[in-house]
Amino acid sequence: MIRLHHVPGARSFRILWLLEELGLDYEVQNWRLDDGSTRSAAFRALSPMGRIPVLEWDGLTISESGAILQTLLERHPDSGLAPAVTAPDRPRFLEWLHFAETQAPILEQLNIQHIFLRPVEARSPVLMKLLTKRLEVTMKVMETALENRKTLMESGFSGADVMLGFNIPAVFRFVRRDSYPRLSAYAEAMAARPAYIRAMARAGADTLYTRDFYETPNV
Ligand SMILES: N[C@@H](CCC(=O)N[C@@H](CS)C(=O)NCC(=O)O)C(=O)O
Repeated sequence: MIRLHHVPGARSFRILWLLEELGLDYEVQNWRLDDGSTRSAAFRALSPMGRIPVLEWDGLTISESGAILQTLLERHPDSGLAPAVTAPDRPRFLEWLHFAETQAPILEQLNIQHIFLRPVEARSPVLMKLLTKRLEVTMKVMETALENRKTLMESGFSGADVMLGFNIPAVFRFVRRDSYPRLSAYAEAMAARPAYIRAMARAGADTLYTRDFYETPNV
């Protein structure tokens, strides 16, 4: 039995997408982040950190999208979605995997600054600008990596693309695509994968972003 605890638009999409890539049967339990339910005792029993995603899998309950993804791939070594533990490119794979959680918290902070923080006077244009610049640094790393290949790993599509591919649509809410043609094409290629499309169909609507683009204040 595999049960994914999920919120539309949240990092649990990475796991939904991976489960589809692996062709596994699973159920999805939906939660909301705006009704206090992830602070309930029932949810804290699953995830003491109170965060989404959580995966229940044959008696194991595990949080942290990167750890869940790595565990699933280690238990499906024939998937071709991760280099073997002793392979020379394994460290590079792990580097990308964890880099996704260097980039995602910058997005989280931008969401707070542009969308959540009230009153609006509490928002900081200087911080918005700084965060956008930090986001661009992470994007440039990816743009450079994609210079001679279509995936983050030279060996082809992998779990690293699932971790970071999830981030990219949100990245383009804050930084225009024009300077990132390869990253833009990469986002489109990821979104065209059949497993991604199936995962989107199960994910439910993300209602976070009400604008296509959030302009960085000119300060
Ligand atoms: N590093 C964690 C981050 C998990 C995380 O922060 N998830 C968000 C949703 S994308 C969440 O649960 N937020 C609720 C909160 O911050 O209280 C992971 O990759 O799973």
